[in-house]
Amino acid sequence: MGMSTCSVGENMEGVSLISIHQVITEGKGSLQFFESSRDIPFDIQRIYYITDVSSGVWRGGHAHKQLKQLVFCPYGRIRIELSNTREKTVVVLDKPNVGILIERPIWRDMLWEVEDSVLCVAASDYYLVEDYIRDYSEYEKYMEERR
Ligand code: T46
Repeated sequence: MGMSTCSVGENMEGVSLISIHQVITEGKGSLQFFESSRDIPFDIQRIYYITDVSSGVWRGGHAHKQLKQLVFCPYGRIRIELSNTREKTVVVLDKPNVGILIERPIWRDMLWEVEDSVLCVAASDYYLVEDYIRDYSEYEKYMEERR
């Protein structure tokens, strides 16, 4: 992989922070980029982004069974709470060149700390309803069976 990673939360396997390539042009702002398979360990099949959210709003409340994602916030500040039922970790995304790589079925809740923050996701697959677990006790059971 071309970008540096560091783990978040000592035992949270499958969650890492990624530093996204950034090109700063004096007086003209900055440009960030990452490339499918080269900078993140999967082919990107889908990109989605969440906009127009007021501060104090929570989204998420689910886990994915198979989907891998790079989650990043190019504008604003969003708090991401991650859990694998045994450990919990919190990452505050507030820089355009930092992302969270999620490669396991991790439960996530996201809090918009600043109005109109934008949450972007590069995902390894198309939208599949059946890949979601939206019930926490079902998620606990799913994780027990995986262990
Ligand atoms: C995730 C977090 C970070 C679609 O029709 N197509 C899509 O590609 C997506 C992602 C969603 N949807 C529909 C499904 C729901 O009816 O859009 C609606 C809102 O989705 P949801 O309530 O799942 O949104 P969040 O913000 O809770 O979660 C989203 C992603 O769904 C999820 O994959 O990891 O962002």
